[in-house]
Amino acid sequence: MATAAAHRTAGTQRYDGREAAEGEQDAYQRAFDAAVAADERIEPRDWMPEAYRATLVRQIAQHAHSEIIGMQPEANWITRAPSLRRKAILMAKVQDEAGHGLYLYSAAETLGTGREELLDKLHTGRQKYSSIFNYPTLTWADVGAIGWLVDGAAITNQVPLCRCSYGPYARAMVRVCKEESFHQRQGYELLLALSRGTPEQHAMAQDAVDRWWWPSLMMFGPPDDESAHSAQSMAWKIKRHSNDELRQRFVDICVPQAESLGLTLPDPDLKWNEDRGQHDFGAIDWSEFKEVLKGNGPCNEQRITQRTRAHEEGAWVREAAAAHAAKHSRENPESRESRETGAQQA
Ligand code: BYC
Repeated sequence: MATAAAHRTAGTQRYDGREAAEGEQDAYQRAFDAAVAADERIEPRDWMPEAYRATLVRQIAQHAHSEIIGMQPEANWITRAPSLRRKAILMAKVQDEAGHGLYLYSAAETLGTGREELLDKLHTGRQKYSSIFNYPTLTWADVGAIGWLVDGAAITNQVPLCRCSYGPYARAMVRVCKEESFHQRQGYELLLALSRGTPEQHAMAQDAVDRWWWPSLMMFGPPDDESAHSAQSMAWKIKRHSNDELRQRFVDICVPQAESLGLTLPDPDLKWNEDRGQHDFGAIDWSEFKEVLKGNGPCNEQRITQRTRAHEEGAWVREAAAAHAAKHSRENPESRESRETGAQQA
């Protein structure tokens, strides 16, 4: 039986600079398959098929980009939060999203792809970010709807990713999910306050839920029969459930929560199906999803323009950090920073 140790040895040999000789490749592949089948984690120095690596870079990069682009719609309301308490909570949440982006870019770096390259692909439209962040935040209630629905959908999608076969991604997800739970609760609590407030506040909460419901369902990706990557990603245990399975789980979670909030979900076809033990729900407008992915959503252009500008305006911070690390490395040749700078220069 190919054990994790054998698998790791195979990986170490490869990364010691020796490409797999003919014949060895099969042994590496068998050891990798056995490790995945045994629910063992694949670690950065392990041998892995190039397609597995590319799929992880694609998904993790898209996920990281979503976290940092996702800061924009909510940051739009920081200066207009209705109280100091709400402002402090929202600032903490937006900072958490930046932190999630950092863990995820670091996870992608363990696969040999640098952050600069990934950001360049985001800025030039060669990598995606979640469709959900191309919608505008029109009122304060949108902050609540994002927390309840968008972070709720994210948790439903990401809890199974804590068991992803790739170690660094799975471990990053554990902390991300804990923070997302807090985000979801704050959104729910914000909407509850509005729902129980004046008639105008209640109407504002309902309007936000009406606008965010369908885009939240689209976050889970295309239907299973149109999902290009699901079958392979599930075989590799990167994804543990299909897009439709997770979407259904999310709908079933939201229905009773909407009732407790005193709000309705904007779907006349939504009803409990006794036979399936799940809710039936109406058809999703996939043409809207495709348009948003093509760059034609209400805010696509604004999001990328703002992100690119923030990146350019932050150039001096990156230069200052590099200069500081270089100076440190000259002064303390044995320090950790020095070793890292040396490694980067090598
Ligand atoms: N939006 O074969 P499929 C957050 C693309 S942020 C855009 O099913 P896969 C938060 C897909 O990439 C949470 N594109 O793909 C932050 C593929 O195109 P490419 C973000 C989408 O990868 C701040 C094509 O469609 N979460 O929580 O098997 C504030 C075919 O799809 C979308 C993650 O990123 C979409 N919605 O499954 C608040 C989770 N859906 O790449 C909250 C990690 C699909 O071939 N990602 N596409 O050009 C995943 O779990 C999976 O990548 C997906 C898609 C389920 C999203």
